[in-house]
Amino acid sequence: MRKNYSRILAAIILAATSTACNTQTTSQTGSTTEEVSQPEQPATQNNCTPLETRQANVPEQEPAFEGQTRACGIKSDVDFEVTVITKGLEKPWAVEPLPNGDLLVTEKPGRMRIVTASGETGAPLTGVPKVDARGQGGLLDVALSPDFATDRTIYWSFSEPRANGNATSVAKGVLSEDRKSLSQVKVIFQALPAFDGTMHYGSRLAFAPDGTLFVTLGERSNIKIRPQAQHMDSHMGKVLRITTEGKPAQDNPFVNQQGALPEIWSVGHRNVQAAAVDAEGRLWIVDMGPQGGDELNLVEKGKNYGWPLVTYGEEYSGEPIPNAVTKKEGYEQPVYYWDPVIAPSGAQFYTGDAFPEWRGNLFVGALKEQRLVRLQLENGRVTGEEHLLTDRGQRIRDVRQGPDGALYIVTDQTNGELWKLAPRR
Ligand SMILES: [Ca+2]
Repeated sequence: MRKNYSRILAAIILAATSTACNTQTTSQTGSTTEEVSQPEQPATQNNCTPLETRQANVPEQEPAFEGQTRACGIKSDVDFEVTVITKGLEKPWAVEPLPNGDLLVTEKPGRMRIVTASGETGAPLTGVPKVDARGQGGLLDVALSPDFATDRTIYWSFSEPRANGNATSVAKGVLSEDRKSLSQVKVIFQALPAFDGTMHYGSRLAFAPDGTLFVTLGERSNIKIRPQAQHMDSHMGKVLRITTEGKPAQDNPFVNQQGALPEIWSVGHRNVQAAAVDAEGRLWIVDMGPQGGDELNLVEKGKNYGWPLVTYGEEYSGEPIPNAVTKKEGYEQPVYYWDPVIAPSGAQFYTGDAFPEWRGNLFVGALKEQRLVRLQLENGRVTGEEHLLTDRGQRIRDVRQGPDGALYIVTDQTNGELWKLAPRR
């Protein structure tokens, strides 16, 4: 009864707002201020139009609480423009703004470059170890040392060729004064076990306020290794927390547990390619889920996020995930999930001055859906969702905030682009 009522109401609201929605799609890169702005909707499912109106992949799965999926569609009242800083990057995977406004970019085949704020693309930095760039592998995320201004140290993750396959590793090095090379390069952490595959490496790097480094991983996808996302003697399908020397952080949750790897911070992830620390210092991740099961999680120490035992969605073949349920005691529910999926990669909590209206919002890149997702969060729940840059038709791989408060974005294309999203001049 309530469901039918809300569906009818949603249809009425959808009809009433469809003109404004169409206008938005054609003016993503232009001013949105001349449009009649829609007031942001309150935080319930029953009195708003969800942004997502397509058929769910698994419609019989019910969310655990109201607002866990299909949040209210919201619309920014900000005047922004997108500048293409450079093109011709090969499958860029990460963008990291430098303190002076230039951008450090990784390219999946194994290159790291600096692109100046004005769009001059530097030669690849020397000193980057070999990567296994087959499939989803390659040079992945990059993060600046919290003390970069003084130590010029850079951390990065990559799929490392190993004796029996490959696995995600983390390295660090010091950027030379002339910005042409990395020195003192050292692989500080090697995830185990190696696996002979080309999928689900994760990975994002995010520094916690205490200076420890979160490393998000995947479970390598293959059904043979996938169960290791729940095994404590494997790094696969985990979020890790390590020191800048690659050692387990001393107060990690499982350091005293027999048989558990001491780097583990949280358990039960599928392929985490989006991670961001919020203003309170908490880690959030967006996990690339199965079909109908991309999920946003607030990651807490020692908790189990379910994969592949407790999850929304289904296999990409359309088959059910073997023996999986959507809810179970002892396993964390996602804060939010997408069905159909967006294929999330890259995340940033917005804290800048350029767009005061967006402060506290979480931006997420979407590969499959080729857009930038904006989530409005209140009290740990998603209360609104907007999709930006939908007209550009490019897979968004990473989004980061620069020191100027602009958002910097790289696109996962063979001829990949670096964009700056800033207030209209
Ligand atoms: Ca989960």
